[in-house]
Amino acid sequence: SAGRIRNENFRRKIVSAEEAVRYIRSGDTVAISGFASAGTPKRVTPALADHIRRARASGDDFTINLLTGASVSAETERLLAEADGIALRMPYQAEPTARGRINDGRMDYVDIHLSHVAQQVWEGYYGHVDVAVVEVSGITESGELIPATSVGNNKTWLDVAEKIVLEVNSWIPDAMSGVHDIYYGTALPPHRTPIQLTDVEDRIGQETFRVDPARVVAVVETEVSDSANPLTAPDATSQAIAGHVLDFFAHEVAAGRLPADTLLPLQSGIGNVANAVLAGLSDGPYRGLTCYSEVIQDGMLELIANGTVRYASSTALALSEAGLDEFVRNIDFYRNHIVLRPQEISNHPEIVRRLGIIAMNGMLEADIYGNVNSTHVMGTRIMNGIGGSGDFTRNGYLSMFLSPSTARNGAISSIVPMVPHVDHTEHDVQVIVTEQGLADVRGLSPRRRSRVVIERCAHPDFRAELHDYVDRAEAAPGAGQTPHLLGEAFSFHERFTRTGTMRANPEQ
Ligand code: 0RQ
Repeated sequence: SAGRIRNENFRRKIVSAEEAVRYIRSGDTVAISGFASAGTPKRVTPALADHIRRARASGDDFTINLLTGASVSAETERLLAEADGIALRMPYQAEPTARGRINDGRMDYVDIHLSHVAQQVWEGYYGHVDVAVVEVSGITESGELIPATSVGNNKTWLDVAEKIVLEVNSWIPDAMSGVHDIYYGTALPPHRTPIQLTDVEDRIGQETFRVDPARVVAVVETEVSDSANPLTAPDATSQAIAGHVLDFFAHEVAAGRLPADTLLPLQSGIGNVANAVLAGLSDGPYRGLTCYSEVIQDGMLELIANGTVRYASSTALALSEAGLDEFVRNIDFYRNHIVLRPQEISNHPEIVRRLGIIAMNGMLEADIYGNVNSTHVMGTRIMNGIGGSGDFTRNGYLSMFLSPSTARNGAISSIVPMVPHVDHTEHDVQVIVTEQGLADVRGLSPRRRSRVVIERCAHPDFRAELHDYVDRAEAAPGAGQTPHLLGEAFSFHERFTRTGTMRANPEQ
Protein backbone atom coordinates (compact mmCIF):
# COMPACT_ATOMS: atom_id res chain seq x y z
CA SER A 1 0.00 0.00 0.00
CA ALA A 2 1.13 3.58 -0.64
CA GLY A 3 1.07 4.11 3.15
CA ARG A 4 4.22 2.02 3.40
CA ILE A 5 6.10 4.10 0.82
CA ARG A 6 6.32 7.46 2.52
CA ASN A 7 8.87 9.02 0.18
CA GLU A 8 7.64 10.61 -3.03
CA ASN A 9 10.82 9.90 -4.97
CA PHE A 10 10.39 6.15 -4.31
CA ARG A 11 6.65 6.26 -4.97
CA ARG A 12 7.37 7.48 -8.48
CA LYS A 13 9.31 4.28 -9.14
CA ILE A 14 6.43 1.87 -8.45
CA VAL A 15 6.07 -0.65 -11.28
CA SER A 16 4.79 -4.20 -11.71
CA ALA A 17 7.05 -7.17 -10.94
CA GLU A 18 7.12 -8.01 -14.67
CA GLU A 19 8.46 -4.54 -15.49
CA ALA A 20 10.97 -4.70 -12.64
CA VAL A 21 12.61 -7.92 -13.84
CA ARG A 22 13.42 -6.33 -17.20
CA TYR A 23 16.38 -4.73 -15.41
CA ILE A 24 17.88 -8.22 -15.04
CA ARG A 25 19.97 -9.30 -18.03
CA SER A 26 21.52 -12.57 -18.99
CA GLY A 27 24.91 -13.00 -17.31
CA ASP A 28 23.98 -10.79 -14.36
CA THR A 29 24.84 -11.55 -10.78
CA VAL A 30 21.62 -11.06 -8.86
CA ALA A 31 21.53 -10.82 -5.07
CA ILE A 32 18.17 -11.37 -3.43
CA SER A 33 16.86 -11.05 0.10
CA GLY A 34 15.63 -14.05 2.02
CA PHE A 35 16.85 -16.24 4.83
CA ALA A 36 15.13 -19.60 5.39
CA SER A 37 11.39 -19.11 4.96
CA ALA A 38 11.47 -15.37 5.72
CA GLY A 39 11.90 -12.31 3.56
CA THR A 40 12.10 -13.73 0.04
CA PRO A 41 10.71 -11.22 -2.50
CA LYS A 42 7.25 -12.63 -3.17
CA ARG A 43 6.44 -11.08 -6.55
CA VAL A 44 9.73 -10.26 -8.21
CA THR A 45 11.33 -13.70 -7.79
CA PRO A 46 8.49 -15.66 -9.46
CA ALA A 47 8.48 -13.01 -12.21
CA LEU A 48 12.25 -13.48 -12.55
CA ALA A 49 11.82 -17.26 -12.89
CA ASP A 50 9.25 -16.60 -15.61
CA HIS A 51 11.53 -14.07 -17.32
CA ILE A 52 14.34 -16.65 -17.40
CA ARG A 53 12.09 -19.50 -18.56
CA ARG A 54 10.64 -17.44 -21.43
CA ALA A 55 14.00 -16.18 -22.60
CA ARG A 56 15.34 -19.73 -22.64
CA ALA A 57 12.24 -21.07 -24.39
CA SER A 58 12.83 -18.56 -27.17
CA GLY A 59 16.35 -19.90 -27.67
CA ASP A 60 18.34 -17.48 -25.49
CA ASP A 61 20.98 -19.00 -23.24
CA PHE A 62 19.77 -16.78 -20.38
CA THR A 63 21.55 -17.45 -17.07
CA ILE A 64 22.19 -15.52 -13.88
CA ASN A 65 24.34 -16.07 -10.81
CA LEU A 66 22.20 -16.01 -7.69
CA LEU A 67 23.38 -14.81 -4.26
CA THR A 68 21.11 -15.01 -1.21
CA GLY A 69 21.22 -14.89 2.59
CA ALA A 70 20.71 -18.61 3.13
CA SER A 71 17.97 -20.77 1.64
CA VAL A 72 15.05 -18.77 0.28
CA SER A 73 11.42 -19.85 0.37
CA ALA A 74 10.97 -23.36 -1.03
CA GLU A 75 8.58 -22.26 -3.83
CA THR A 76 11.06 -19.63 -4.97
CA GLU A 77 13.98 -22.01 -4.81
CA ARG A 78 12.01 -24.54 -6.88
CA LEU A 79 10.75 -22.03 -9.48
CA LEU A 80 14.23 -20.63 -10.06
CA ALA A 81 15.82 -24.08 -10.28
CA GLU A 82 13.13 -25.31 -12.70
CA ALA A 83 13.73 -22.32 -14.96
CA ASP A 84 17.18 -23.86 -15.48
CA GLY A 85 18.93 -20.53 -15.72
CA ILE A 86 20.91 -20.41 -12.47
CA ALA A 87 24.54 -20.81 -13.45
CA LEU A 88 25.83 -20.37 -9.90
CA ARG A 89 24.08 -20.46 -6.54
CA MET A 90 25.60 -19.21 -3.26
CA PRO A 91 25.64 -19.74 -0.23
CA TYR A 92 22.92 -22.21 0.90
CA GLN A 93 19.88 -24.09 -0.36
CA ALA A 94 17.60 -26.70 1.17
CA GLU A 95 15.20 -27.63 -1.62
CA PRO A 96 14.85 -30.85 -3.65
CA THR A 97 14.78 -29.33 -7.19
CA ALA A 98 17.80 -27.11 -6.58
CA ARG A 99 19.57 -30.01 -4.88
CA GLY A 100 18.84 -32.22 -7.90
CA ARG A 101 20.26 -29.65 -10.36
CA ILE A 102 23.38 -29.28 -8.23
CA ASN A 103 23.94 -33.02 -7.88
CA ASP A 104 23.41 -33.51 -11.63
CA GLY A 105 26.19 -30.99 -12.27
CA ARG A 106 23.77 -28.54 -13.91
CA MET A 107 24.06 -25.78 -11.29
CA ASP A 108 27.32 -24.67 -9.70
CA TYR A 109 26.91 -24.36 -5.96
CA VAL A 110 29.31 -22.67 -3.57
CA ASP A 111 28.67 -23.79 -0.01
CA ILE A 112 30.32 -21.37 2.45
CA HIS A 113 29.96 -20.27 6.07
CA LEU A 114 27.08 -17.81 6.26
CA SER A 115 29.13 -15.26 8.21
CA HIS A 116 31.62 -15.15 5.34
CA VAL A 117 29.22 -14.21 2.56
CA ALA A 118 29.13 -10.43 3.02
CA GLN A 119 32.88 -10.03 3.37
CA GLN A 120 33.63 -12.32 0.41
CA VAL A 121 31.28 -10.31 -1.80
CA TRP A 122 32.95 -7.08 -0.64
CA GLU A 123 36.32 -8.64 -1.28
CA GLY A 124 35.18 -9.18 -4.87
CA TYR A 125 35.33 -12.98 -4.88
CA TYR A 126 31.97 -13.08 -6.68
CA GLY A 127 32.62 -10.23 -9.09
CA HIS A 128 30.30 -7.33 -9.70
CA VAL A 129 26.75 -7.51 -8.27
CA ASP A 130 24.47 -6.19 -11.01
CA VAL A 131 21.04 -6.21 -9.39
CA ALA A 132 19.76 -6.56 -5.82
CA VAL A 133 16.14 -7.50 -5.15
CA VAL A 134 15.30 -6.81 -1.52
CA GLU A 135 12.04 -7.17 0.37
CA VAL A 136 11.38 -4.44 2.93
CA SER A 137 8.36 -3.59 5.02
CA GLY A 138 8.41 0.13 4.30
CA ILE A 139 10.25 3.22 3.09
CA THR A 140 10.47 6.20 5.45
CA GLU A 141 9.89 9.87 4.55
CA SER A 142 13.65 10.37 4.42
CA GLY A 143 14.14 7.36 2.14
CA GLU A 144 15.49 4.80 4.60
CA LEU A 145 14.29 1.22 4.35
CA ILE A 146 12.47 -0.63 7.12
CA PRO A 147 13.61 -4.26 7.03
CA ALA A 148 11.28 -7.26 6.75
CA THR A 149 11.17 -10.58 8.62
CA SER A 150 14.75 -11.45 7.75
CA VAL A 151 17.85 -9.30 7.49
CA GLY A 152 20.38 -11.77 6.08
CA ASN A 153 22.81 -10.06 3.71
CA ASN A 154 20.42 -7.28 2.70
CA LYS A 155 22.60 -4.49 4.01
CA THR A 156 25.44 -5.73 1.85
CA TRP A 157 23.25 -6.26 -1.24
CA LEU A 158 21.96 -2.67 -0.96
CA ASP A 159 25.51 -1.36 -0.54
CA VAL A 160 27.12 -3.21 -3.43
CA ALA A 161 24.50 -3.63 -6.18
CA GLU A 162 24.54 -1.38 -9.22
CA LYS A 163 20.74 -1.50 -9.59
CA ILE A 164 18.23 -2.10 -6.81
CA VAL A 165 14.68 -3.39 -6.97
CA LEU A 166 12.71 -2.98 -3.74
CA GLU A 167 9.68 -5.07 -2.92
CA VAL A 168 7.60 -3.35 -0.25
CA ASN A 169 5.46 -5.86 1.64
CA SER A 170 2.54 -4.48 3.64
CA TRP A 171 1.68 -7.93 5.05
CA ILE A 172 4.51 -7.36 7.55
CA PRO A 173 3.08 -5.70 10.65
CA ASP A 174 3.96 -2.02 11.06
CA ALA A 175 5.12 -2.84 14.56
CA MET A 176 8.06 -4.81 13.11
CA SER A 177 9.91 -1.54 12.69
CA GLY A 178 12.38 -1.19 15.50
CA VAL A 179 12.90 -4.95 15.81
CA HIS A 180 16.01 -4.67 13.63
CA ASP A 181 19.56 -3.64 14.51
CA ILE A 182 21.54 -2.90 11.36
CA TYR A 183 25.24 -2.52 12.13
CA TYR A 184 27.26 -0.40 9.71
CA GLY A 185 30.61 -0.75 11.45
CA THR A 186 32.09 -3.70 9.56
CA ALA A 187 35.03 -2.93 7.31
CA LEU A 188 37.59 -4.92 5.41
CA PRO A 189 41.09 -5.49 6.79
CA PRO A 190 43.23 -3.59 7.65
CA HIS A 191 40.47 -1.21 8.81
CA ARG A 192 38.53 -3.49 11.15
CA THR A 193 37.68 -2.48 14.71
CA PRO A 194 36.12 -4.49 17.56
CA ILE A 195 32.35 -5.06 17.38
CA GLN A 196 31.00 -3.67 20.64
CA LEU A 197 28.34 -6.26 21.32
CA THR A 198 28.71 -7.83 24.76
CA ASP A 199 25.14 -8.92 25.53
CA VAL A 200 22.57 -10.71 23.38
CA GLU A 201 20.19 -7.74 23.53
CA ASP A 202 22.74 -5.00 22.83
CA ARG A 203 21.87 -2.66 20.01
CA ILE A 204 24.90 -1.42 18.14
CA GLY A 205 23.39 -0.19 14.88
CA GLN A 206 20.34 1.51 13.45
CA GLU A 207 16.77 0.41 12.79
CA THR A 208 16.79 0.91 9.03
CA PHE A 209 18.90 0.25 5.94
CA ARG A 210 20.53 3.09 4.07
CA VAL A 211 20.10 3.12 0.34
CA ASP A 212 21.36 5.33 -2.45
CA PRO A 213 18.08 6.38 -4.13
CA ALA A 214 19.83 6.91 -7.45
CA ARG A 215 20.44 3.16 -7.68
CA VAL A 216 16.84 2.17 -6.93
CA VAL A 217 15.40 1.43 -10.37
CA ALA A 218 12.06 -0.05 -9.36
CA VAL A 219 9.71 -0.42 -6.42
CA VAL A 220 7.16 -3.25 -6.40
CA GLU A 221 4.30 -3.50 -3.94
CA THR A 222 3.05 -6.71 -2.38
CA GLU A 223 0.94 -7.95 0.48
CA VAL A 224 1.85 -11.63 0.53
CA SER A 225 2.79 -13.51 3.71
CA ASP A 226 6.07 -15.35 4.21
CA SER A 227 5.86 -19.02 3.41
CA ALA A 228 5.60 -21.21 6.46
CA ASN A 229 8.43 -23.38 7.69
CA PRO A 230 6.71 -26.76 8.13
CA LEU A 231 7.16 -28.56 11.43
CA THR A 232 5.97 -31.88 12.72
CA ALA A 233 5.40 -32.54 16.42
CA PRO A 234 8.54 -33.83 18.16
CA ASP A 235 8.66 -37.63 17.93
CA ALA A 236 10.06 -40.05 20.52
CA THR A 237 13.54 -39.90 18.94
CA SER A 238 13.84 -36.11 19.06
CA GLN A 239 12.44 -36.09 22.57
CA ALA A 240 15.05 -38.64 23.65
CA ILE A 241 17.82 -36.51 22.10
CA ALA A 242 16.43 -33.43 23.83
CA GLY A 243 16.35 -35.33 27.13
CA HIS A 244 20.08 -36.16 26.88
CA VAL A 245 20.90 -32.53 26.07
CA LEU A 246 18.93 -31.26 29.07
CA ASP A 247 20.60 -33.79 31.43
CA PHE A 248 23.94 -32.62 30.10
CA PHE A 249 23.10 -28.97 30.83
CA ALA A 250 22.21 -29.95 34.42
CA HIS A 251 25.53 -31.79 34.66
CA GLU A 252 27.45 -28.77 33.39
CA VAL A 253 25.67 -26.49 35.86
CA ALA A 254 26.53 -28.89 38.70
CA ALA A 255 30.16 -28.87 37.55
CA GLY A 256 30.19 -25.06 37.70
CA ARG A 257 30.79 -24.66 33.98
CA LEU A 258 27.41 -23.06 33.15
CA PRO A 259 25.39 -20.43 35.08
CA ALA A 260 22.51 -22.15 36.88
CA ASP A 261 19.45 -20.16 35.77
CA THR A 262 20.51 -18.73 32.50
CA LEU A 263 23.09 -21.13 31.03
CA LEU A 264 24.85 -19.32 28.17
CA PRO A 265 23.32 -17.98 24.94
CA LEU A 266 21.89 -20.83 22.90
CA GLN A 267 22.20 -21.38 19.18
CA SER A 268 20.18 -24.11 17.58
CA GLY A 269 19.84 -25.22 13.99
CA ILE A 270 16.63 -25.60 12.06
CA GLY A 271 14.48 -28.71 12.37
CA ASN A 272 12.49 -30.94 14.63
CA VAL A 273 15.33 -32.00 16.92
CA ALA A 274 16.22 -28.37 17.60
CA ASN A 275 12.58 -27.59 18.30
CA ALA A 276 12.30 -30.55 20.71
CA VAL A 277 15.33 -29.30 22.67
CA LEU A 278 13.77 -25.85 22.91
CA ALA A 279 10.44 -27.32 24.02
CA GLY A 280 12.23 -29.36 26.70
CA LEU A 281 13.82 -26.21 28.16
CA SER A 282 10.37 -25.04 29.29
CA ASP A 283 10.19 -27.92 31.75
CA GLY A 284 13.66 -27.30 33.15
CA PRO A 285 14.74 -25.00 35.99
CA TYR A 286 15.71 -22.18 33.64
CA ARG A 287 14.44 -18.61 33.61
CA GLY A 288 15.70 -15.69 31.59
CA LEU A 289 17.66 -17.71 29.03
CA THR A 290 19.03 -15.98 25.98
CA CYS A 291 19.52 -17.11 22.40
CA TYR A 292 22.06 -15.88 19.90
CA SER A 293 21.23 -17.75 16.76
CA GLU A 294 20.46 -17.30 13.08
CA VAL A 295 16.80 -18.28 13.06
CA ILE A 296 13.87 -18.06 15.44
CA GLN A 297 11.59 -21.10 15.28
CA ASP A 298 8.16 -21.69 16.81
CA GLY A 299 9.68 -23.28 19.90
CA MET A 300 11.42 -20.00 20.66
CA LEU A 301 8.18 -18.00 20.62
CA GLU A 302 6.73 -20.38 23.21
CA LEU A 303 9.79 -19.98 25.42
CA ILE A 304 9.59 -16.21 25.19
CA ALA A 305 5.87 -16.25 25.93
CA ASN A 306 6.33 -18.37 29.08
CA GLY A 307 9.36 -16.46 30.35
CA THR A 308 11.92 -19.21 29.91
CA VAL A 309 13.71 -17.06 27.35
CA ARG A 310 14.36 -13.41 28.07
CA TYR A 311 15.81 -12.35 24.75
CA ALA A 312 16.54 -13.85 21.35
CA SER A 313 18.82 -12.43 18.69
CA SER A 314 18.82 -13.83 15.16
CA THR A 315 18.85 -12.82 11.52
CA ALA A 316 15.50 -14.34 10.52
CA LEU A 317 12.20 -15.73 11.64
CA ALA A 318 11.53 -19.29 10.44
CA LEU A 319 8.05 -19.93 11.70
CA SER A 320 5.27 -22.36 10.83
CA GLU A 321 1.86 -21.02 9.83
CA ALA A 322 0.71 -21.15 13.45
CA GLY A 323 3.95 -19.48 14.56
CA LEU A 324 3.62 -16.67 12.01
CA ASP A 325 0.08 -16.07 13.15
CA GLU A 326 1.08 -16.02 16.82
CA PHE A 327 3.97 -13.64 16.05
CA VAL A 328 1.93 -11.21 13.96
CA ARG A 329 -0.96 -11.13 16.47
CA ASN A 330 1.33 -10.50 19.44
CA ILE A 331 3.99 -8.39 17.77
CA ASP A 332 3.82 -5.72 20.47
CA PHE A 333 4.91 -8.31 23.03
CA TYR A 334 7.54 -10.10 20.93
CA ARG A 335 9.20 -6.90 19.73
CA ASN A 336 10.54 -6.38 23.25
CA HIS A 337 12.23 -9.77 23.26
CA ILE A 338 13.58 -10.18 19.74
CA VAL A 339 16.21 -8.45 17.64
CA LEU A 340 17.05 -9.25 14.00
CA ARG A 341 20.59 -8.49 12.81
CA PRO A 342 22.59 -8.85 9.59
CA GLN A 343 23.91 -12.41 9.29
CA GLU A 344 27.51 -11.22 9.39
CA ILE A 345 26.69 -10.15 12.99
CA SER A 346 24.30 -12.96 14.05
CA ASN A 347 26.97 -15.47 13.02
CA HIS A 348 30.09 -13.43 13.72
CA PRO A 349 32.97 -15.53 15.10
CA GLU A 350 34.17 -12.65 17.31
CA ILE A 351 30.77 -12.37 19.01
CA VAL A 352 30.11 -16.13 19.16
CA ARG A 353 33.43 -16.54 20.98
CA ARG A 354 32.87 -13.56 23.29
CA LEU A 355 29.33 -14.47 24.34
CA GLY A 356 30.20 -18.14 24.86
CA ILE A 357 27.53 -19.68 22.68
CA ILE A 358 26.15 -23.18 23.23
CA ALA A 359 26.00 -24.39 19.62
CA MET A 360 23.58 -27.21 18.79
CA ASN A 361 23.34 -28.31 15.18
CA GLY A 362 22.08 -31.27 13.21
CA MET A 363 24.38 -33.63 11.32
CA LEU A 364 24.08 -36.41 8.78
CA GLU A 365 26.78 -38.52 10.42
CA ALA A 366 29.78 -38.44 12.73
CA ASP A 367 32.73 -40.73 12.77
CA ILE A 368 34.09 -42.58 15.76
CA TYR A 369 36.69 -39.82 16.30
CA GLY A 370 34.18 -36.95 16.19
CA ASN A 371 34.52 -35.59 12.66
CA VAL A 372 31.10 -34.51 11.42
CA ASN A 373 29.51 -34.57 7.97
CA SER A 374 26.52 -32.21 7.78
CA THR A 375 26.25 -31.79 4.04
CA HIS A 376 27.16 -34.68 1.74
CA VAL A 377 25.08 -37.87 1.57
CA MET A 378 27.49 -40.80 1.11
CA GLY A 379 30.25 -38.23 0.74
CA THR A 380 29.20 -36.97 -2.69
CA ARG A 381 25.60 -35.76 -2.97
CA ILE A 382 24.80 -32.39 -1.41
CA MET A 383 21.93 -32.28 1.07
CA ASN A 384 21.65 -28.58 2.07
CA GLY A 385 24.94 -26.92 2.95
CA ILE A 386 27.08 -25.96 5.92
CA GLY A 387 24.95 -22.87 6.60
CA GLY A 388 25.82 -21.23 9.87
CA SER A 389 26.76 -24.42 11.65
CA GLY A 390 30.50 -23.84 11.22
CA ASP A 391 30.34 -20.22 12.39
CA PHE A 392 28.88 -21.35 15.70
CA THR A 393 30.65 -24.68 16.10
CA ARG A 394 34.23 -23.60 15.75
CA ASN A 395 33.80 -20.56 17.95
CA GLY A 396 31.26 -21.76 20.50
CA TYR A 397 31.76 -22.37 24.22
CA LEU A 398 30.13 -25.76 23.81
CA SER A 399 29.82 -27.32 20.37
CA MET A 400 27.25 -30.07 20.06
CA PHE A 401 25.88 -32.17 17.18
CA LEU A 402 22.53 -33.90 17.40
CA SER A 403 21.07 -36.63 15.21
CA PRO A 404 19.08 -39.85 15.33
CA SER A 405 21.52 -42.81 15.47
CA THR A 406 20.09 -44.22 12.22
CA ALA A 407 18.50 -42.87 9.04
CA ARG A 408 16.33 -44.37 6.27
CA ASN A 409 14.43 -46.75 8.52
CA GLY A 410 17.55 -48.05 10.17
CA ALA A 411 19.47 -48.81 6.97
CA ILE A 412 22.05 -46.08 7.67
CA SER A 413 24.16 -45.70 10.82
CA SER A 414 24.87 -42.08 11.74
CA ILE A 415 28.03 -43.25 13.48
CA VAL A 416 30.55 -44.56 10.95
CA PRO A 417 34.25 -45.50 10.97
CA MET A 418 35.27 -42.44 8.91
CA VAL A 419 33.08 -39.68 7.47
CA PRO A 420 33.49 -39.42 3.67
CA HIS A 421 33.11 -35.60 3.83
CA VAL A 422 34.12 -33.38 6.75
CA ASP A 423 32.33 -30.15 7.64
CA HIS A 424 33.28 -30.00 11.32
CA THR A 425 36.54 -31.55 12.37
CA GLU A 426 37.32 -33.53 15.52
CA HIS A 427 39.09 -30.38 16.71
CA ASP A 428 35.81 -28.45 16.75
CA VAL A 429 33.29 -31.05 17.89
CA GLN A 430 32.86 -31.53 21.64
CA VAL A 431 29.60 -33.34 22.20
CA ILE A 432 27.66 -35.81 20.02
CA VAL A 433 24.11 -36.76 20.89
CA THR A 434 21.78 -39.40 19.49
CA GLU A 435 18.64 -40.91 21.01
CA GLN A 436 20.99 -43.62 22.38
CA GLY A 437 22.95 -41.21 24.54
CA LEU A 438 25.47 -38.40 24.72
CA ALA A 439 29.20 -38.62 24.06
CA ASP A 440 31.18 -35.83 25.74
CA VAL A 441 34.56 -36.06 24.03
CA ARG A 442 36.13 -32.92 25.50
CA GLY A 443 39.57 -33.70 26.80
CA LEU A 444 39.69 -37.16 25.23
CA SER A 445 42.36 -38.36 22.82
CA PRO A 446 41.15 -40.04 19.62
CA ARG A 447 41.76 -43.53 20.99
CA ARG A 448 39.54 -42.78 23.96
CA ARG A 449 36.96 -40.89 21.95
CA SER A 450 36.16 -43.79 19.63
CA ARG A 451 35.03 -46.03 22.50
CA VAL A 452 32.83 -43.32 24.04
CA VAL A 453 31.23 -42.38 20.72
CA ILE A 454 30.43 -46.00 19.85
CA GLU A 455 29.12 -46.93 23.31
CA ARG A 456 27.07 -43.80 23.88
CA CYS A 457 25.82 -42.84 20.44
CA ALA A 458 25.84 -45.72 17.94
CA HIS A 459 22.72 -47.77 17.46
CA PRO A 460 23.17 -51.18 19.20
CA ASP A 461 22.84 -52.99 15.84
CA PHE A 462 26.03 -51.30 14.58
CA ARG A 463 28.09 -51.27 17.78
CA ALA A 464 29.77 -54.67 17.47
CA GLU A 465 30.98 -53.96 13.94
CA LEU A 466 32.30 -50.52 14.94
CA HIS A 467 34.13 -51.96 17.98
CA ASP A 468 35.60 -54.69 15.80
CA TYR A 469 36.82 -52.03 13.34
CA VAL A 470 38.57 -50.03 16.08
CA ASP A 471 40.01 -53.16 17.71
CA ARG A 472 41.65 -54.19 14.47
CA ALA A 473 42.70 -50.63 13.59
CA GLU A 474 44.41 -50.24 16.97
CA ALA A 475 46.11 -53.64 16.64
CA ALA A 476 47.48 -52.88 13.17
CA PRO A 477 51.23 -52.14 12.99
CA GLY A 478 51.97 -48.42 13.32
CA ALA A 479 48.36 -47.68 14.31
CA GLY A 480 49.16 -44.07 15.19
CA GLN A 481 47.32 -41.28 16.95
CA THR A 482 44.04 -41.92 15.11
CA PRO A 483 43.92 -45.60 14.14
CA HIS A 484 42.19 -46.47 10.86
CA LEU A 485 42.14 -49.29 8.35
CA LEU A 486 42.21 -47.19 5.21
CA GLY A 487 41.00 -49.99 2.95
CA GLU A 488 37.93 -50.41 5.14
CA ALA A 489 37.26 -46.92 6.47
CA PHE A 490 34.35 -46.39 4.05
CA SER A 491 33.06 -49.95 4.16
CA PHE A 492 29.72 -48.86 5.68
CA HIS A 493 29.18 -46.37 2.84
CA GLU A 494 30.35 -48.80 0.17
CA ARG A 495 27.99 -51.44 1.46
CA PHE A 496 25.10 -48.96 1.39
CA THR A 497 25.92 -47.90 -2.17
CA ARG A 498 26.11 -51.54 -3.25
CA THR A 499 23.19 -53.05 -1.34
CA GLY A 500 20.99 -50.17 -0.15
CA THR A 501 21.83 -50.74 3.51
CA MET A 502 24.81 -50.34 5.83
CA ARG A 503 23.77 -53.52 7.64
CA ALA A 504 26.04 -56.49 7.10
CA ASN A 505 23.05 -58.71 7.78
CA PRO A 506 19.96 -56.89 6.44
CA GLU A 507 17.63 -59.42 8.11
CA GLN A 508 18.76 -58.12 11.52
O1 0RQ B 1 16.09 -37.42 4.54
O2 0RQ B 1 14.46 -35.68 4.06
O3 0RQ B 1 14.78 -37.60 2.52
O4 0RQ B 1 13.72 -37.94 4.77
O5 0RQ B 1 18.61 -36.42 5.89
O6 0RQ B 1 17.39 -35.80 8.33
O7 0RQ B 1 17.07 -36.69 10.60
O8 0RQ B 1 15.24 -35.28 9.54
O9 0RQ B 1 17.44 -34.32 10.34
O10 0RQ B 1 16.18 -32.27 9.48
O11 0RQ B 1 17.85 -32.18 11.40
O12 0RQ B 1 18.60 -32.54 9.05
C1 0RQ B 1 22.28 -32.40 8.64
C2 0RQ B 1 20.49 -32.31 6.92
C3 0RQ B 1 19.93 -32.88 9.29
C4 0RQ B 1 20.60 -30.52 8.73
C5 0RQ B 1 20.84 -32.02 8.38
C6 0RQ B 1 18.61 -37.85 5.78
C7 0RQ B 1 17.30 -38.26 6.40
C8 0RQ B 1 16.38 -37.17 5.91
C9 0RQ B 1 17.09 -35.06 7.18
P1 0RQ B 1 14.64 -37.14 3.92
P2 0RQ B 1 16.69 -35.56 9.74
P3 0RQ B 1 17.43 -32.74 10.10
C10 0RQ B 1 21.23 -23.62 10.98
C11 0RQ B 1 22.49 -24.41 10.91
C12 0RQ B 1 23.59 -28.22 7.99
C13 0RQ B 1 23.22 -26.76 8.10
C14 0RQ B 1 23.09 -26.28 9.51
C15 0RQ B 1 21.51 -29.59 7.95
C16 0RQ B 1 17.27 -35.94 5.94
O13 0RQ B 1 20.78 -30.34 10.09
O14 0RQ B 1 21.28 -29.30 6.79
O15 0RQ B 1 23.39 -26.94 10.47
N1 0RQ B 1 22.61 -29.11 8.60
N2 0RQ B 1 22.66 -25.07 9.63
O16 0RQ B 1 16.93 -39.54 5.95
C17 0RQ B 1 22.11 -40.18 4.50
C18 0RQ B 1 22.84 -40.05 6.72
C19 0RQ B 1 21.66 -39.32 7.02
C20 0RQ B 1 20.77 -39.06 5.98
C21 0RQ B 1 20.01 -38.18 7.82
N3 0RQ B 1 23.73 -40.33 7.66
N4 0RQ B 1 23.02 -40.44 5.45
N5 0RQ B 1 20.99 -39.47 4.72
N6 0RQ B 1 19.76 -38.35 6.52
N7 0RQ B 1 21.16 -38.78 8.16
C22 0RQ B 1 20.33 -23.56 9.74
C23 0RQ B 1 20.81 -22.64 8.61
O17 0RQ B 1 21.95 -22.53 8.33
C24 0RQ B 1 19.77 -21.91 7.81
